[in-house]
Amino acid sequence: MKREILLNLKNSPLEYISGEHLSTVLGVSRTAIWKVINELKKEGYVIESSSKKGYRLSSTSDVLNSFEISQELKTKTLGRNIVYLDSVDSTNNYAKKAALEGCEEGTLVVADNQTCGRGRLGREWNSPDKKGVWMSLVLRPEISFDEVQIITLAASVAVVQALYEVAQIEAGIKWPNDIIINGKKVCGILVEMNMEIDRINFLVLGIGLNVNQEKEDFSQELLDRAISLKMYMDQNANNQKILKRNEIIATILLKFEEIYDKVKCRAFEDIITEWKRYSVTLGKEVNITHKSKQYRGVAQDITKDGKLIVKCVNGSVIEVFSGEVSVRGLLGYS
Ligand code: BTX
Repeated sequence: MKREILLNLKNSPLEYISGEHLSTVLGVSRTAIWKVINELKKEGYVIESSSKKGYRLSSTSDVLNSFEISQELKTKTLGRNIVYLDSVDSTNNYAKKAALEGCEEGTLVVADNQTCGRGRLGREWNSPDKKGVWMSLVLRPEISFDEVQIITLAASVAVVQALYEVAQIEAGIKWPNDIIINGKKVCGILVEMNMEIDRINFLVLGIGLNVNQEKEDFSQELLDRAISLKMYMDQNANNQKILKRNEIIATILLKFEEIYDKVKCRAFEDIITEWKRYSVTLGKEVNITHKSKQYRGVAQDITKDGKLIVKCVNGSVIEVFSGEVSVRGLLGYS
């Protein structure tokens, strides 16, 4: 009954619906309706109640759950199996376990809160409750170990395109896995894999996107380098769209599905071309830290499997598979 009431309220976003009408349509008492409305409120739905007019769902509700995501979803396969969790150590950890137990490709694990969100190289990913999109997708692509980087690049492109579609925000990509707005990190991508000697069993694509944080939600250290969509939009008074994590997730999945189809048919060049359109790294002076070595030079290009090509100050040209990159003028490298 909860879903039916919710659908009725959603179908009438501007008008109040009376308790009497709901009780007639659903064949239950008005007290039963009132109880469910209270449950929905506890789940986080903002419902305006008026003793005379009835109930109206506020457009500011940003409730995350499988039902809400599937209402928005337009994909063929990705996200058709959704695991929603209030809180989890890391959605990547959960997705890995699900993958080991044989879950289907495209299974989405999403949480309101992560207690041990992870970045690359064992770093922490700050994932406060209800403030962001903390999600992981299980993928089983037929690619080799050397080609895994293409998934990170494809996901970066999908996130950038989704942010534009959902909120007309023009984000950039810092190689290999940071999505940047106004020079600050709004999203990070973590791809982890499980493999046998000669093939990949599965990948877990983790995406962490800051959505609703205010300045106070970040530590002083992070504030210098991190931003949320809300913080950005508050600075740009002309962009006042209400952000809904469900809609953002569904749009990322749709954009990623389009580009993942290109991975499947090995159209890597197309993905690279898209990636280059959004890159804030290419053509810039970069500092690379890789396996405790430091390189300085200009990022010239990326290879078709996603390695960064850097012309170093000593004239040599290197290809970097992964590592820490700082780009002059971005995130504190000057
Ligand atoms: P990364 O190693 O590139 O970035 C981690 C670094 O980013 C941290 O050391 C810190 O400086 C900074 N940082 C931490 N939290 C945030 C934040 N919320 N916003 C901006 N900067 C931050 C990036 O790793 C990959 C992150 C993937 C996160 C997703 S969330 C869903 C999935 N589950 C999980 O445990 N990880 C992934």
